Amino acid sequence: MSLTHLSNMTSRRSAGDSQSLDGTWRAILDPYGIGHAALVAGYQNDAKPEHPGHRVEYDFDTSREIEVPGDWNTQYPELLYFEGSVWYRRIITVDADEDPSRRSFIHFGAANHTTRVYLDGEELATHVGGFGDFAVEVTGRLAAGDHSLVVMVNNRRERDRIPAMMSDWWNFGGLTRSVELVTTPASFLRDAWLTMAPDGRIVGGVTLDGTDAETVTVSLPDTDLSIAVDASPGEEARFVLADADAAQVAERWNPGAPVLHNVEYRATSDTVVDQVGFRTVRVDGTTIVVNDSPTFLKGISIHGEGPSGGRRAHGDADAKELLGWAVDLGANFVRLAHYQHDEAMVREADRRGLLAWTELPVYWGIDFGNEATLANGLDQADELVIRDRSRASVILWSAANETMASEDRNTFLTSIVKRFRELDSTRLVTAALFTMPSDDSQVHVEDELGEVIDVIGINQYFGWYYGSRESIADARYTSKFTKPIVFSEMGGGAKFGHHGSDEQIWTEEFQQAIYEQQIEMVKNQTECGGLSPWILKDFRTPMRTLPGIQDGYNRKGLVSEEGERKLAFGTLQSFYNSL
Ligand code: GCB
Repeated sequence: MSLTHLSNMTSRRSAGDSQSLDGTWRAILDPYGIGHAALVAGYQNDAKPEHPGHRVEYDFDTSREIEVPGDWNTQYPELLYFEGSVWYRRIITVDADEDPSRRSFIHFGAANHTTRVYLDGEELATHVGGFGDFAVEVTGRLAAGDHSLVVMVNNRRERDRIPAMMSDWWNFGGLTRSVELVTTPASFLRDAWLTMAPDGRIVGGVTLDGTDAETVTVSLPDTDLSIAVDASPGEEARFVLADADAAQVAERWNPGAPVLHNVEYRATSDTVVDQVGFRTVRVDGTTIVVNDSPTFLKGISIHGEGPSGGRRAHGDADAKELLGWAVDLGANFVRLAHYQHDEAMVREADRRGLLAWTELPVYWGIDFGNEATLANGLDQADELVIRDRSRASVILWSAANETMASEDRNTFLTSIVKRFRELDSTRLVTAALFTMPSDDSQVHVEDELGEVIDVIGINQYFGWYYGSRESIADARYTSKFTKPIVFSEMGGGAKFGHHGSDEQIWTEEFQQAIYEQQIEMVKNQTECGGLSPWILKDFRTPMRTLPGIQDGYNRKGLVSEEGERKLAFGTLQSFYNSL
């Protein structure tokens, strides 16, 4: 069906070729999943009674209002735990008949998890995956007048999905990111990207969507740099700038000192612009090297939850606030866990000079032997990389978090890693591995996945889930791979404002003491490329029920769910500022 990827949405927006469909929509709850066959006419038809005796047993016009973007869980108390289908409806009013020289798409920033899109009763596409962006072509369907856009979103967890049945985060459902109607010329640049390879060459690609071959001019208006790329429709044309051209881009993007350059991609009838930073990233033994400087990742993990209200994050304002906290912490690196975050996050990271790890939701309990699951994992990899491969901030693609080693797992994740590298060979690939220490606090990583990734992510909870606090500082992590180890998680829980002895669990003092010892441990490692403790902010999860303490939140945040700083924030901040 007509599902596609459109990169460079920010360019379409600033050119005025995007009409926001955000705002108040109508919604019908469908816990039994009967909407398609609702009595008389399925919800997709947005039916109205045609005569006084006509029985239509639903009415979008008088159904509940729901805000888009937004999870449904935090909009109505009774939807907090809702898992099932919700049908969204929005009327699109079109003033003038479509310009036959243009095409139209509806772009969804994300919808969790399975989405079926209908326009005027006709089913157009189904998308599977809760965090990737996607577009549906509607060219020729929007004559002047009103059109009913109905979108069914179902967030039921399924064994063969990514993520699968269990995750330590809230299963926020709905149209969680912006929806917009985008128009393009008939022949347009579906994708255009530019980035710097580890050897300092500038590489990129353009994909035309249309009927004829065209020459695409790629230029950096601030320099003399301009090259012509021959592109055939539907095929990505990749290019490499000559060294002399690349040398004109003297100013690199650096962590903490970001420099962004304007880029223009001009095809016959379509132009896309972007702001792109240029930096190199590679590993040298157990060290991560950015722009030829060994760079220690002073990081923090972040969930896609807004700075307050325990809701799904979306858009620029949330990104600014969340990443502002990371900058205050002294971080130069963020791990955007455990799924594809809003594009606003990596764009803001580009502007702030924060390095970023971005991740697929390949999490606990994935059905690794299932071909359909792998196919969806590859689709999700495509969505992520196609959207973000021009972002200088992004240095790491993460294939997975805490997966149990098996033949099937290795095959599955090796395929994902391969796909990452096909789409973008300029960045590093990682995965957060699951480890358990031996009695003497030594961990030697031998997980075979270490062969195929560049950076070994290690989640470890010394002093919280295992190990005495006294033993933390002496813990040693090594691997058989001679690659950088990044502590992708570490930490412990505390309820903001709960004070007492550092021996008393859930106090801020207890959490702070874990951080103090973990920092000693990190200082003593030799193969350590950095850390991203768990986690910036307390986040909702149904797994954490302790009354009065957790109340549905994972309390490992350095700040509370309302942004109040716990003691450990200062502890980590002092460490980062001392480096
Ligand atoms: C982990 C998971 C993360 C959890 C965290 C915890 O290892 O990767 O998703 O939230 O531990 O708090 O237990």
